[in-house]
Amino acid sequence: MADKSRRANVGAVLAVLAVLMFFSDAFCGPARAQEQWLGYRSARSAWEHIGSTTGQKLCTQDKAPDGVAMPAFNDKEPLFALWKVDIGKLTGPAARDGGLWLALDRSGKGGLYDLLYIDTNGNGSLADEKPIRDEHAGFEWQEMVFFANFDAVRLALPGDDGTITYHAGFHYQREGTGPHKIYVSANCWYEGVVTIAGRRMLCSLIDGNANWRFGERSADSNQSDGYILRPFDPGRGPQELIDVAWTPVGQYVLVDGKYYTMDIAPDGATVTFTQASPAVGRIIPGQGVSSLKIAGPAGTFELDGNSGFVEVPQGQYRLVGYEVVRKDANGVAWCAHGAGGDGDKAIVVRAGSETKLGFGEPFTWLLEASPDGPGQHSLHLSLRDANARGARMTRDGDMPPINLRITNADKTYDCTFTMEYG
Ligand SMILES: [Ca+2]
Ligand SMILES: [Ca+2]
Repeated sequence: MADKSRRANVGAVLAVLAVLMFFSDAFCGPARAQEQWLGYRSARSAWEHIGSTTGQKLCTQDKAPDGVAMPAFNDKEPLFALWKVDIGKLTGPAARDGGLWLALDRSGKGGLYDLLYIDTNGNGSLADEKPIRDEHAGFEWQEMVFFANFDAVRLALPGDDGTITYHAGFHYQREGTGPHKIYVSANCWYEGVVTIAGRRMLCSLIDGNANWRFGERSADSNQSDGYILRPFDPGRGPQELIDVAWTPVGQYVLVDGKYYTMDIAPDGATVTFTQASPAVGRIIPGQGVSSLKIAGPAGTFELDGNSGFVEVPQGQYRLVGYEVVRKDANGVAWCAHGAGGDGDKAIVVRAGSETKLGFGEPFTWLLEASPDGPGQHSLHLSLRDANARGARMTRDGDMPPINLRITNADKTYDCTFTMEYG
């Protein structure tokens, strides 16, 4: 009897829960966007996983900073630098200066900087730190540049919700007797499988400017943080990726034709995607344009141009690139690629308006000849799109050979040349 009544109670509870869930669904509408957790990752060659980052260039000084306790250096001329960090709790002189002090020392007399002290715990002291030996050092550019690399140094600072771990790589460099340069970049990132509108994606967050804070947007792409969002393929590990490149964080991301805001926790541990309805304008890319990639404060978007137009959030953009793809009679794909350049005018998109760009077809080859010594001419062949913007063409993924036939009216001269690239 006892068992039966317990079962009945469980049944009643389940029924109540079901009713509550029904009501909560009915009142709340579609599922709300939720924080999704990512895992911390680090690697000595992080660039193989996330692409290269600018990081921070540190200012060096030969005077020890006030109040920072120092170890006993081998060398009489240690170097000092401050690495500005933006999250994590700092104490002592580290809190005063808003970052972690580091020092470079030499293990041998008159030798080269090969030892690094870094305030790994943010207490404003280097006296409690062990020296880190360089992993790779040497000369490059005809012995003119000396460099030393200190890779994947582990640091930990107290944060609001526990310890924040960070791996960083340090690069020291000096050209001849020029200034000492120290660069620091993130050897860590956050990564995980997220679900956006039912679709599983692999999401990586990158601290581009190496200040410990993730998700920062900046008009200066060197100061921007980044992300990589790609379809999740369980059979393919992140290590098998090639040509990895991250995208600067913008206001929106585009997934399956829909715009989402991407809210990144400052420590990089969580991300929230929320479907958004930004005010959009229409871009008419140009004749035959099958894909268009543009970037701006609103985000970086790769758009399918096959319908002749694309719709993007209002704002200013720059062209990253576009493609026109066609197949010949044998089914071989020919592709014309156009790319953006520094001198480009901004693409301005206004809500509810159309912006015509005039990229794409028709493509024309322009042949330019210039005298190149007695009886000689130098020939230059280039491809132009409808806007007279430079483009390049591939056939089945490779640059096709280009032949040039030059003949005169009576055919006493008739020669075919093979043009070379480069
Ligand atoms: Ca310390
Ligand atoms: Ca950052």
